[in-house]
Amino acid sequence: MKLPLAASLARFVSIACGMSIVVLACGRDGGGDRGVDEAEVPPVAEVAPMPDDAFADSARANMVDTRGVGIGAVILTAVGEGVTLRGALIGLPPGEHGFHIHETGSCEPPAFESAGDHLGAGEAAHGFDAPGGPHAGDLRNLMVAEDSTATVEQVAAGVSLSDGGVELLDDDGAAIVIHAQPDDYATQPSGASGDRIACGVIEG
Ligand SMILES: [Cu+2]
Repeated sequence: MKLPLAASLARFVSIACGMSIVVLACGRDGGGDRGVDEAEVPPVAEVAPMPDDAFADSARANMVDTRGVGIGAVILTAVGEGVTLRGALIGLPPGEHGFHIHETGSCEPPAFESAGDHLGAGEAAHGFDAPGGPHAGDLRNLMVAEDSTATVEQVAAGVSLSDGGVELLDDDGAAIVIHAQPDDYATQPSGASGDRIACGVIEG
């Protein structure tokens, strides 16, 4: 009886020691990692302030319909080769609609004429399929589902927020406009996309 019991005890102690070594080792490693992380994060007071002329890297357009009622927002983010537009909209007529960036940051319902022409209309023809096109503010048509919702997911390749070239956040701003009809990507000056049914001023 003695030998087997001693052997069992010895085995238990051996396992327990092994476990405690693992626990201690883990504890030591965890503490070490935390120490390194804390050392790499500077205190808030040491973070350099943003310079006054910093480029904007995101902007937002709160979209309204012809009654001036909010229908959602589009978030614009600067990417290497342009600006990404992402958003979720509601309350729109189902189907395909012309979708553009217009040249002035003003959306006066119900006609939204205050948004002006397409951004870049003076420098190019309108439409992805037109010779000499597209305008910097041309976008792909917005697809509105049967439940009147739409998801925006596009890249405007010919513009920047405030980083040179055709800027959205320049002195007179810019606006996102949704039209009643699809843009045929060819007819001048607006792809035969008809009335303006929603608009949102792009704000940095
Ligand atoms: Cu338009």
